[in-house]
Order: sequence, then C-alpha cells, then structure tokens
Amino acid sequence: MNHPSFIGGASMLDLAAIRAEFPILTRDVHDRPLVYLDNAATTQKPKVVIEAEKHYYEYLNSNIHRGVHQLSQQATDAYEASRESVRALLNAPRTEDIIFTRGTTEAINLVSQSWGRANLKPGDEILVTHMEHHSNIVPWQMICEETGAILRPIPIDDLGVLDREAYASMLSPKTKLVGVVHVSNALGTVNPVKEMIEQAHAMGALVLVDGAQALSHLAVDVQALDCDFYVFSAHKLYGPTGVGALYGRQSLLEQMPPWQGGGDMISLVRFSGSKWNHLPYKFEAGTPNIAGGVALKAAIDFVNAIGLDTIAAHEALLLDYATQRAKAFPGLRIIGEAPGKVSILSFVLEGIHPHDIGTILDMEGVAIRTGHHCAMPVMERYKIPATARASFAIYNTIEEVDALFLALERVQKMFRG
Ligand code: C6P
Repeated sequence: MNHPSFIGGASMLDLAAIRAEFPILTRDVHDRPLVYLDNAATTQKPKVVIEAEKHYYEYLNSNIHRGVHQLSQQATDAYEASRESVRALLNAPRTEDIIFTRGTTEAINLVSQSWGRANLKPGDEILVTHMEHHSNIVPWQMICEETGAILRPIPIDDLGVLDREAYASMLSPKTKLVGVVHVSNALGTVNPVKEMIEQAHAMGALVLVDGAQALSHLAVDVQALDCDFYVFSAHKLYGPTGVGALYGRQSLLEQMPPWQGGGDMISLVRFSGSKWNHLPYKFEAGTPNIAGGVALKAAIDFVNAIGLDTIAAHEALLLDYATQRAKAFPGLRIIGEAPGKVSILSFVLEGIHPHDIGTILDMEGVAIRTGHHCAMPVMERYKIPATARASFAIYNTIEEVDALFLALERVQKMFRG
C-alpha cells in the first residue's frame, strides 16, 4: 500500500498553516491529541469565522432591517453582504432568492410547508431517494399526511448508487416534486442531480436538492443545474451553527405563501388583514441568527481562499488512502462504494457494534460518528443497525487516517484478543 506522504501524492497544501487556523485542533481528548473525523456532522471553525462572530458582538450588535441608527445599518449591511456571498457561492441569479434559515432542515420544512401545502392534492406524488437524510423525508411525510399526497422512495443498489432506471420509471405526471440529496451523509454518494433535474422537469415536476454535505466538497451552480430549490447549512461549511439558506427559483418563491408569521415578513399589518413583504423577507419572520449570518460570509471567504478544487483534491487523497486501508482491514465492510463518492468512509466491523467502535476510538482521541446518521432507511437497505463513519475535511492529514486505523486495531484486539 502506498503511503501518500511518502509518494509525493500529498497535495501542495500547507496543511500545517491550514490546521493553525483551527484553534480546536490543538486540544487533547482523553489525554490524546484530537483526531477529528466527524466533519459530516459539523466541521470545525477557522479563526476568521470565530473572529467574525466576536467582531459582530463587540462592534456591530443591534437588530437588522429595523433601526435608523448607525449600528443597525452596519449590522444590516454585514448581514446582507453575507446573503450576497451565498448568492455568489451558489451562482444564484438574485440575492432576493436567497432565504436565510436555521439550516438545511428548516429550509426543507419551509418548502414542504409553504409550497407543499399550497400545491399538493390527494394522489400527487413526491419522490425522494432511499439515501435521504431524515430531514428530506419526514417534512414530506408530514405534508403528505396533511394533503393526501404520496411519498415514494427511489431505490439504490448495493454500492449506494441510485437506480436511474427505477427513477425514470417512477416519474409520471403525478410527480410534483423530487427531493434528492446531492451528497449522501451516510454513504458519500454524489447523485447525478443535473440529469435527474432534467428528467423531472420533462415530466413537469420540481426538484429540491439537499446540499448539506455537498457545498464543502463540490462547486455548485444552481443556474447550471436548473434546480428549483437548493438548501444547505453553514455549519458543515466551516461556518456557524444555526444558520443556513434556501435558494429558490424566483417564480416559485413569489407564488409561495409565507410559512411563519411575525416581524420582518410583512409590509403592512391591520386587524382586517396583513400584506407580505417582498423577497427574501417574506420568508424571514423574526430576528434571525445575525451573528451567524455575518460569520457565514467569513466561512465562504475561507473556502474560496483555499479553493474548492484544492479542498476536493486533498479530501480525495485522504479518502483513497483510507479506503485502501479499510479494504485491507480484517472483518471490515465498507458501506457505500459508489464510484466518485466523496469524503465519507462508512463501515461496519464484523461482530462489533459501531457504538463500541466509537467509544473505544474516542478513548484514543479519534472522533468519528456512529449510529444511523439520521438515515435509517439506508441502514434498513443494508440490513444493519448502524455504521461507524469517518468523514474528512481540508485540515485532516494522512497521519490522522493512520491514527484511525491504529485505533481500530485496538478495537479488534479488545474484542478478539
Ligand atoms: N447531517 C450528519 O452527521 P441540519 O441539522 O439542518 O444542519 O442538517 C440536516 C441534514 C440534512 N441533510 C443531510 C444530507 C445531512 O447530512 C444533514 C445533517 C449530520 O450526517 C447530522 S445528522
């Protein structure tokens, strides 16, 4: 097996400099240096993001879109500059079509509650893939129950690849919306969303793409994809928790009713009736996570400064090496081997529960996630209760992959003697 740090395959990245941007990476866990391989759950935050939040509270804190005083105007400017960063990141046509939310989950609930309630009727169909996160299943189940629409899963094969033939055959004039995860959090599969959108549109259906796991690894262009809705969370993109966004096609957002009522989403309130604000504010009721929104721009700037191509190349190197080691590891079965998958190594070890693996690894300082990863249907598909999942980010090193496998050897020894 080739060790990338010996074959010159390691990218030209100055990894030490990148790691120095992440204060948390210097801490110990159980007296061992932290090896953080739970990036699909949330990435760590660089100093620029932490500083942006701190700067906001130290110099700008005030409510946005409301005050005439300078602080409020500057806070509003900073928040709206972040909206423009998100627009540029997604190559959306207009900043007005970027709705800030608490994250991916809230963005999908917004679409299902607003668009779904207004447009679905009994017998209509929503298709979602069998590899969706619960956040792109449950909101649709809820709205189907309310409207009489039907939710149908598109099957996947043993490698974790979507069954394109089944998808084509399931699409029909009854299909009103397709929900598809861009990158699966449980398998790492990258779905062919552009082709899927073309097929759905040909049948008159809309498409919502769950980009929660995609944006930190892939360049996304919502105009090139021609998608109707694209959603993501900042915290998986080196940004803060509690903030994310929905991109929606203008013509759809204009027609959709607000889903929450309150401040900022109105232009006029009378007891005889209220009028809604224009986009994007129609969907942004109440005081948002302003500091988080502002710091999201710093996260996007951070990613852009390194470059998504560089990030993707480095992560591919880590994943390749980890996969080679996994394949050579006795009793280890990889869950999810779709060609071209990104950044995620999900696996089971024969006879050892993933939670035991996670607990022992933690004692070695290695943080991975174990469980169903909020993708229970994926576990059901593979007839397993859970997996152990290592997920990689720009600051991870080949040595950390080695630390993962050294810790897994300890697990083997403890269980098998
Ligand atoms: N996945 C994971 O460990 P929120 O919680 O709203 O930021 O993101 C939800 C979500 C939606 N879609 C996908 C594909 C996701 O991966 C996630 C979050 C985390 O895999 C936590 S369960």
